Amino acid sequence: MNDALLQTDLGNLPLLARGKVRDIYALGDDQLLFIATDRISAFDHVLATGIPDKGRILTQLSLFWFDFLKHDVPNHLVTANVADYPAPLQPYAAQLEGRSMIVRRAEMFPVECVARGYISGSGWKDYLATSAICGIPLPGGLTESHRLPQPIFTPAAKINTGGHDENISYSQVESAIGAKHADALRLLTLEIYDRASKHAASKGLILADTKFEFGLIDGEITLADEVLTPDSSRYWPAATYSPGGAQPSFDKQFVRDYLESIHWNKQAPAPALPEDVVLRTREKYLEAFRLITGRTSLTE
Ligand code: Q0N
Repeated sequence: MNDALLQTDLGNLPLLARGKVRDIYALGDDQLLFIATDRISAFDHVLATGIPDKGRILTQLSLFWFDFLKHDVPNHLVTANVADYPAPLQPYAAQLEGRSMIVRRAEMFPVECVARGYISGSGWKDYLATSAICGIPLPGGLTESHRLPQPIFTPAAKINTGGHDENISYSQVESAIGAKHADALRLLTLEIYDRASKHAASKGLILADTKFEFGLIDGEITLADEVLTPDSSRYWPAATYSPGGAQPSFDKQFVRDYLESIHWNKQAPAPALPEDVVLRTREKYLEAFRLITGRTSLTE
C-alpha cells in the first residue's frame, strides 16, 4: 500500500465526470472543480496501484504551462489556491491541496487538438497504412519516431470513455465546428506546440506530440483541460533519442516493462504494481516536473 489518492470523495458535491485519472465536480453553473488523482493508466487500464504525488505533479505542470502560455491564449483557470475556494470545499482542503483547480465552465469543442512534431503512436499507425496522418500526405521512407518536416495538426474525435480517440481529417473538423473555428484551433494548436517544444528542448526534452482541448468562454476560444503533462503529451529525453523504433516512455516505461514481464493479458482487472516500480515511476514524474518548471519541490 502507499498513500496515493485513488478516489476523491467530496460529500454531496455533484460529480460531473470521472476520467481515467481526473475527477470533475460541478461548482454552480459556471465553474468546475478539476481534481487530478494519483491514478495511473497503462495499456488503456487504470492500475490497482496509484503513484503518490502524481496528481500534484501533473497539476503543477498544467499550472506552469497555463502561466507560460498566458500571452498566447486565454485559459480556463480561475484559481488553484485552496484557501480561495468556496467555503463548502474547505472541509476537503487536504484532499484538494496542490492537485486541484477551479476552472470556468466552457462550451467544449468536440475535437482533440493534437500537434505532432514526430511520428509516433496513432500517427505512426496511420502513416504505415496510408502514407499520411489525418489525410496530411507525408514524405515516403519515414521511420518510427522520425522528426516530421514540420509540425502538423492531427485532430481526433473522442469516441467514448475508455475507447481510443479516432484521427479525423481537417475537413471533418470544419464540418463539425465551422471553418472559422477550425482554422483558429489549428493555428493555436501549432503556435502553442511551437512555444512549448522550444521550452522543452531548452531543458533537454523532445516534445514529440501533445493534445489540447479548447472551448468557448464568453465567445472566446479558451485553452481548457490539462496542458502539456506527461499524460497528454509524449516527452522524450533528447540525449537518448534514436529514431527507427518506438522511444521509451519518459514516465511510464517502468510500468509498461513490469506489466509485460508478468505477461498480463491487458484485460480487467488491472494488476497492482510492486513498490520499486511505484517509486521509480514517481521519480520520473518528479524529474519531468523539475526539468520543465525549474522548481525543485512541489510546494515551493
Ligand atoms: C470538460 N472534459 C474532457 C477528465 C477530463 N472548462 C471546461 N468546461 C466544461 N467542460 C470541461 C472543461 C474542461 N476542461 C472537459 N470534460 C469536461 C476532459 N476530461 C477527460 C477525462 O478526464
